[in-house]
Amino acid sequence: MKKLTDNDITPEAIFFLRRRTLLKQLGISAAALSLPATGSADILSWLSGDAPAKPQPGKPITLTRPAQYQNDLPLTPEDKVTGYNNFYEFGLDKAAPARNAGTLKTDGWQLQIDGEVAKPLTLDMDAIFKRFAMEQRIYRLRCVEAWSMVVPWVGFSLAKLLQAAEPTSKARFVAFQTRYAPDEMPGQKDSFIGGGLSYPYVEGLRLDEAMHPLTLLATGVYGKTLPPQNGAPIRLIVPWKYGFKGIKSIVKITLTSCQPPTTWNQLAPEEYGFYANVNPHVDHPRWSQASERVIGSGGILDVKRQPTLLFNGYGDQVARLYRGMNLREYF
Ligand SMILES: Nc1nc2c(c(=O)[nH]1)N[C@H]1C(S)=C(S)[C@@H](COP(=O)(O)O)O[C@H]1N2
Ligand SMILES: [Mo]
Repeated sequence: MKKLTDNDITPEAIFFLRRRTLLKQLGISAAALSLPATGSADILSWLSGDAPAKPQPGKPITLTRPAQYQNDLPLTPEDKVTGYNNFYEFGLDKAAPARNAGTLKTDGWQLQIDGEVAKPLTLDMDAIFKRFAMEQRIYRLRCVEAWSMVVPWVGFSLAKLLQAAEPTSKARFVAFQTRYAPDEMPGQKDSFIGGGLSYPYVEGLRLDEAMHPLTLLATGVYGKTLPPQNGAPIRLIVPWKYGFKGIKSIVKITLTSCQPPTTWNQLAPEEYGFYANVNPHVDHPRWSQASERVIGSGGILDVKRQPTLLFNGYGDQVARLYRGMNLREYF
């Protein structure tokens, strides 16, 4: 029998695609799958038998500012941050992105900022590194699948980029789009690989959330440029929201007057809201969000759990954005 490793945990979307077949193969009832994310998903992934990842490293980044938002949280080991990923364009298992994302072409990358702005911009990565001071930010990352990490990102506040484009008075939301290149991203071509999501992956924030100083455009991790599996060359990080809001490999940012569609919400609106604020009191319909599995250095038996914090522990900084809102309704 194959030994279980940490990389064997399967993602969420496997339920939507493989549920029926695997249930048959397993000869078990649907009720048996109504376990927290790490029980059932582990078993399914184990059956799928994927090889462990070979993480692809980045290049060193010079920090042009002193480190900010540092804290004393123990960092998740680098090989886990770059080897245990969700990037469905490259497959569903946690090791697939590190193994497969090398086909993503990041040379000559252009990031476009358009929509409700006075000054639309198109920037290449050189321009981004020249224009914006890079700083390290150590943030908690809480995936909606109930696992978590602590990651030292490198990047800059999204607010600085948006200010440069000068949002008009009509701008109320910000829409983000991942690169669409089916020849580089097999999951965009084949819905079995891509988890049945519609591509390109899109995400969105309210303008005030996007302008919040904690909201980061990350260009690096662990002091180096982002490896492809982490969303090279530039991706979003919103530390008080579930990880799926942190859209990877962004090519376009559009300011809009209406709330934009978002990928996971389109797949299952009753399970993944637009806001997706980390909230231990609002469970996912199929599992509890009260606690989370901490990704550590060990394998599957390294099962430290900890309570999940409201707004992932950033409530003192972000709760004001949601004053007067019913967080069960706007989940
Ligand atoms: N384009 C794209 N962005 C994505 C995803 C994805 O599948 N495609 N997965 C999301 C999810 S569910 C999580 S938890 C984080 C994981 O980021 P990491 O692999 O760098 O830890 O990326 C998010 N961004
Ligand atoms: Mo996630």
